[in-house]
Amino acid sequence: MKMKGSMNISFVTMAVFLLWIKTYIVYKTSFDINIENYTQEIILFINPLSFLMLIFGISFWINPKNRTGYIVATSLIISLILYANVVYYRFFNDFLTVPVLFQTSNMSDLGSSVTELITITDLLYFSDCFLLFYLIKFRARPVNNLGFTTLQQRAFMLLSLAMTFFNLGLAESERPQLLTRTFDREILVKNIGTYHYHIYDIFLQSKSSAQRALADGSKLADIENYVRANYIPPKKELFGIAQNKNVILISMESVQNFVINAKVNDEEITPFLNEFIEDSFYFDHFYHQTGQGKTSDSEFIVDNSLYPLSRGAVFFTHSANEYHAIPEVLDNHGYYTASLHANNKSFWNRDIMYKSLGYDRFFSYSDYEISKENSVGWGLKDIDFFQQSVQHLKDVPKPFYAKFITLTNHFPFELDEQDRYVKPFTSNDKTVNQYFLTVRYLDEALKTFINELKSVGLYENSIIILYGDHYGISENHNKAMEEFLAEDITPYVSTQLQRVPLIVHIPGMKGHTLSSIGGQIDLKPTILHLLGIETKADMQFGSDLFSQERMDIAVLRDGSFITKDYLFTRNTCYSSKTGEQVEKALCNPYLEKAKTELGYSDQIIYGDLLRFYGQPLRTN
Ligand code: GP9
Ligand code: MN
Repeated sequence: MKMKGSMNISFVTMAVFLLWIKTYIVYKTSFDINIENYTQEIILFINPLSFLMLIFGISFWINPKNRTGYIVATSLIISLILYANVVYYRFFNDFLTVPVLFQTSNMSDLGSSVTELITITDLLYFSDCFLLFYLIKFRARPVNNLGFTTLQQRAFMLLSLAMTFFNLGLAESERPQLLTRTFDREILVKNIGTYHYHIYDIFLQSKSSAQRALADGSKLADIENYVRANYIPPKKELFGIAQNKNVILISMESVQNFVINAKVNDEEITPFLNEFIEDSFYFDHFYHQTGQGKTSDSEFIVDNSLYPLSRGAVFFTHSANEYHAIPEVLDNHGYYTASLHANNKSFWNRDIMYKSLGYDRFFSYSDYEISKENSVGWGLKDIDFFQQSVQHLKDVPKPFYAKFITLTNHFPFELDEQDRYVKPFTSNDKTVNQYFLTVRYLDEALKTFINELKSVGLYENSIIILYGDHYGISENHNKAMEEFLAEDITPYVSTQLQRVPLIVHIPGMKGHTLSSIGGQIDLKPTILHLLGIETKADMQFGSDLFSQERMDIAVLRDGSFITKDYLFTRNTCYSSKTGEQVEKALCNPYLEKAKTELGYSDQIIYGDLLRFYGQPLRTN
């Protein structure tokens, strides 16, 4: 017997089939999903199916009048979600999360970056929607004769459920504890599919909101014990060496360590920094530990010695939490604290978050004179930014802690002709080619800044700390990067590329290069100890980079880690010395530490646990 709405029901099969195949094609062409064996390829192939069958199967119970509309609208919405992931992935090499979607105030500022990421050929991502639309409009024959009986409808839904369990079963065998250990979104998407991943992400979001409501101080005890046990005392000779000096912190946008002492077209990329590190402590095994919150994550890590979150930007998701950040600590030691960044104050929710971190003043967009002439890419050019910032600095009370966040070396690395000091690299990848130009420009801006500091008399009584905030060149550009580095980019190399420069200049000290392995999380105790402030009682996961007793380790937000002996990434253990793969068991002790730290740090943030810190624990 033919069903009444048979034509519409036939669309179900059509819509499921088209989106299924499209999703798989997108997986293979637009995301870089690492497939290790046939089972993984099969999982990847089938993983969109169960969700699509379920969501389109709902149309069986929809009034036949509205059924076609439902199918087309659903198909369009799903395609849009898929496409949004594609665009996000092009730059961030990552999948969207709910918190990222709600960062709409950032979206309007993305301007030129977004246009670089979107092309007209992207309409191809919607070809199935066009096809569906065409079939409805012109009622093409083939879709008319695929009606489902009630029994078939039930079978269809049952099959979709069976597919879900089959998929989950396969995934579980490939990747045990998949859903409980979700550091890595790629693994999730690979195993349960992009659509289920989003549902899971929504579930996580609700869970984290509930976590704060349910948290109480008793959770802190274990974490406190861990932190106490891992406390590393400062190096005696350096403790307090910069007491009462100003602190100038410079967050260098997108600067990775590989540019230091390197050349492009036979010219130094960072001539000024190369010279400056001769008079400073330069850490060449220092890693960024940021997640989706990019610059804001780096700020969060540095100021709190806590890890950022594995999804979303903690600046957005937990700006109302209680923190014990550097500005707050320094406020109590008579410092004036400020952040200077010539972007909209609400970008990354800074205006709100800075209050929680204890900043006295945020010099943002409206504090700068910004015109078409002195802007490029994301806004005010770095040289102008520093020049105007020095004027602000002259007026703030001393001693101060001031953070400068640069902007010109930001994707897509645009630069005016007159600001180019080197020639672009010559690969097929425009992003990589231009990157060197803007890094070189930033280097020039830093030179100007240091000179200005000298001329206004601030250089001699300030410690100056420069660090790269996060990577600038994502894995999507490996090909051009292989050309530049003249080596293959294995996951091992890729992890090492997450090194960013850290330069600590202490007036009157010569300094040298230090190869201790650390990350942004270590900066808070390092800075406070130089200022002569004890951190023993602080809730921190980092340790003083100058201390000889510290363990050489950097834990990255995706669960990768680097020690003197091993490097762990993508579930594989490598020897740090040779880069060769070694038995995973060798990495296990550190893996435990990495998981514990990331887990504890997450608990502090999700539960807003620092609001209980320093209070007597409740005994009930
Ligand atoms: C924006 C600047 C850049 O204010 O910090 O942000 P990013 O995209 O690098 O996180
Ligand atoms: Mn940044």
